[in-house]
Amino acid sequence: MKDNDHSKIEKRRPSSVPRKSRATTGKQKEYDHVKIEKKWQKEWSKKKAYKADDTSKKPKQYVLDMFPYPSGTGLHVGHPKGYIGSDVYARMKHMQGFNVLHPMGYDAFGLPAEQYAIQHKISPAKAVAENIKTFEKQLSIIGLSYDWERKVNTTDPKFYKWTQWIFLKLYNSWYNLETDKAEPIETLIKKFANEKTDGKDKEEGNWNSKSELEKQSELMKYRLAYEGYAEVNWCPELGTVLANDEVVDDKDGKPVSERGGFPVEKRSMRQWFLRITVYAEKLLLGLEKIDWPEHIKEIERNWIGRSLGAEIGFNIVDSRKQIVAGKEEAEKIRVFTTRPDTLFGVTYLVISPEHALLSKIKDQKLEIKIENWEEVKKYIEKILDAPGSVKGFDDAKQKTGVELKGVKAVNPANGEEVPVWVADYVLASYGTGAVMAVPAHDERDFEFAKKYGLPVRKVLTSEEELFIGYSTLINSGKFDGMDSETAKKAITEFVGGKMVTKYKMRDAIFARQRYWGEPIPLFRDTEGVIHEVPESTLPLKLPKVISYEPTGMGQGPLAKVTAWVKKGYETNTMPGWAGSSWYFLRYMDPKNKKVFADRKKIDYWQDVDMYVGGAEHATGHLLYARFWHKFLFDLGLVPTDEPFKSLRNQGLILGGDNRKMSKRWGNVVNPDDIVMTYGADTLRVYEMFMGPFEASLPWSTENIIGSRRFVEKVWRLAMKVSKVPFDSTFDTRLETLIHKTIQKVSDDIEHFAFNTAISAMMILVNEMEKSDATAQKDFEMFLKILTPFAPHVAEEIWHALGHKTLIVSETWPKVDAEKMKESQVKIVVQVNGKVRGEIIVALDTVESEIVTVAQALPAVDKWLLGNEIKKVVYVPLRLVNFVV
Ligand code: ANZ
Repeated sequence: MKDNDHSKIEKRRPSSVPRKSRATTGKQKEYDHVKIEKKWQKEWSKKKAYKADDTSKKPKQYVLDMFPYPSGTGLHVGHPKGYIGSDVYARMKHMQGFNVLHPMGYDAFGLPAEQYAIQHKISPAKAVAENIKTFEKQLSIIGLSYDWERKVNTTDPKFYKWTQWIFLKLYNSWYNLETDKAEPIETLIKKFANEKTDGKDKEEGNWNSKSELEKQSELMKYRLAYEGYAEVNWCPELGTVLANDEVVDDKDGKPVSERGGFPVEKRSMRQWFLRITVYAEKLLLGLEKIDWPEHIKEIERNWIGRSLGAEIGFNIVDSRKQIVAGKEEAEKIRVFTTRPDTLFGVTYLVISPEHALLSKIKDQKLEIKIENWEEVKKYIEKILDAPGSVKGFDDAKQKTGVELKGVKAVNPANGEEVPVWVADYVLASYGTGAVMAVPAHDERDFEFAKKYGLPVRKVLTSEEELFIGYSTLINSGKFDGMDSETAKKAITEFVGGKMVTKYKMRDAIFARQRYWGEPIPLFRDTEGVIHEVPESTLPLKLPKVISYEPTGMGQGPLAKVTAWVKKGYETNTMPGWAGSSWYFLRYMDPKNKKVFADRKKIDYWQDVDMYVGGAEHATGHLLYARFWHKFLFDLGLVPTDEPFKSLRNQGLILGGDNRKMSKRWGNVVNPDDIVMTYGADTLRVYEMFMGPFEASLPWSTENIIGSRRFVEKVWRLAMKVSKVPFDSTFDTRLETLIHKTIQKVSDDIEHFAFNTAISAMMILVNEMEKSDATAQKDFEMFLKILTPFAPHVAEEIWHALGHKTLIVSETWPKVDAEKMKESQVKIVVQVNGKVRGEIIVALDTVESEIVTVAQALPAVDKWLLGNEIKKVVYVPLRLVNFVV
């Protein structure tokens, strides 16, 4: 299709869009959305209708959107979907009497702004400022109820001062396993300093006699922000490090950069890390008490990857060289297994290519001889040099390995000697980096054993050759007949192993070799000792540079700034997720110069009640923000240990062609055009009416007309209603429907079921349209529940009906349970089975009276006249049939 939706909008005007001549009959006022929307946006802003109050006596409600990255291309119609959803929710809460905090801001550090700046040869700061302007203009015309005075921008030094401050807190903290929380590093230093008094640490020398550098490297093992080395994907051509998902395989299976297709290699690089792993258990447990979509929780659980298993030691034959407690002991290979019940089925061991045993052998620290050392060495080198090779558990990959000839390990369960292999399917960084292979009951071991002709021994009852489930033990000595679950513990105890918990999650790299990020507030003196930038001098501002490109040497542009390097400042900057890990706290007190947020204000706002954003942030932002929050909680700086009580994810709005909306596909629809042609209220109603909030659905400019018609119908109805005396009595059936609709809309908004709330209102509007007696006071109740969705038109009508206050701050209508009960019913009247009319009667009307009234209907009477009624069939509260 040549013509995309975008061009359609510009060329066409929907039939239901009013022109000057349309939609006005007689004295009826025209629905001019442009004028109305501008007028009320201005008025709300002037009256500070959405200002949140930090000292209110009302209950608080903090409704937050994941703040956007202000890219150069601006918003498309998909972006506001989440914002509109949270806005509807926030507006209802506001009308229900809550003191609502509903802020907006910008997450603006990171690669896109940097790329944009490089391309357009302007500073990222300038690019960001321009982009923010565009965004703000686009957001403002949608009529979102933000308290704009609380705006934050992560790249503003006044903001990142506090990001740096929190970083220093992390740097200056350690995780005390005894108290099970983070504590200032001083408590650890004190501990170390005291240890010398009881002489424990004699061999290593006491703490106080250590040099600054020695102390530094010791403390670095505990700090929650620490310096270390990590294998990274290095792309020489781009001069930069790439994330795993930025690396793809070329046609020969060689790793290349996704952008440009340049070769990628592995390189060990100095990095800063955050020790998120110490919070693994708390991050898991916390999920149990928050109201988040189950699938997001599950993604986090899998990412954390908790695994309960056993650590079991296998002695290496003829390897006595270790002295433990004065006795010579064999070198051990410790394995981590989740299935100690299969220990009798081990036919070989596997260690990872990076396993410490290999370097010990290489450095001749052990008496072990490997007969084929050259072959092994070559294999290890090949594996370790292959970039992206050990990315993770990649079960689909061909497994390779080499036997360490001459090396045997002893199975502690039965004394059997088994061969030891080094293979690429065992990860160095998980468990102990060594595996006991049980090919009969593990898929990977099975595949490997088949490939290299290793024995397979069954130890669990089953028909299959490969059985990975649980069952009864066989070939397991005295444990035969025991069930797997019991055997796990029994066998672990029998061989002196210990039950342990492992996590797949790794510490988070907290550094980029790029320019556009928060400077890390540390510097190194000429001796190599790291110092903090004093708190009182924060923020440490990003220096000006001439070019924003990386150096090409694996260092960021800051490494080229002589004055910066001279002062010993860190040349890495923080990653894109630093500011977003705590920004929600800053909204509570965005202008504070003394603290990241005043404690009294934090105590009032507590945490985010409702957080709305994309599901793609499950393992990134959401996990990091929870981690920082738990850390701040440990330090006593925030009152809650979870930042986001409830979370809702909006689905995407796809292009009309069912593809992701993107410039690349030419299917982008700009919200500005939609607002101009149809109005913000129509856009809001349409996006909420499209389907379930969390579903991804295609945009349709055809369908938006339906939403526009609904808004117009309300407009016309208002004109009609205003002619009915304010307190007139009317159709009680309609009254019942109004109360039922209020109930439904309230419940639906509460549960983010916006589409069904709108259809309920559509039904009500149709009924009101049919009736000639909708009283103004009842219509106004409807108008109030429409307000969260279509605030501008509601406000205009509200004022046209004579009100002086703002409807957006009116009280949410209360449902009258009595009125919700049906008090009248409609009864169909038939003659000989043919419908001839209907009557409406009170619920408690007796049968004889109903028959009398039915019979008297002129349309019925006509058919009865001159005939003898043979029978009257009455179906209670539904039907009367006269048989003649
Ligand atoms: C023997 C065994 C027998 C295993 C059996 C499984 C089934 P999860 O559940 O993901 O934690 N393993 C341990 N460390 C490994 C490493 N560094 N690289 C690759 N694989 C590793 O997986 C734990 C299981 O994965 C462990 O239990 C071990 O294989 C393997 F019938 O031990 B098992």
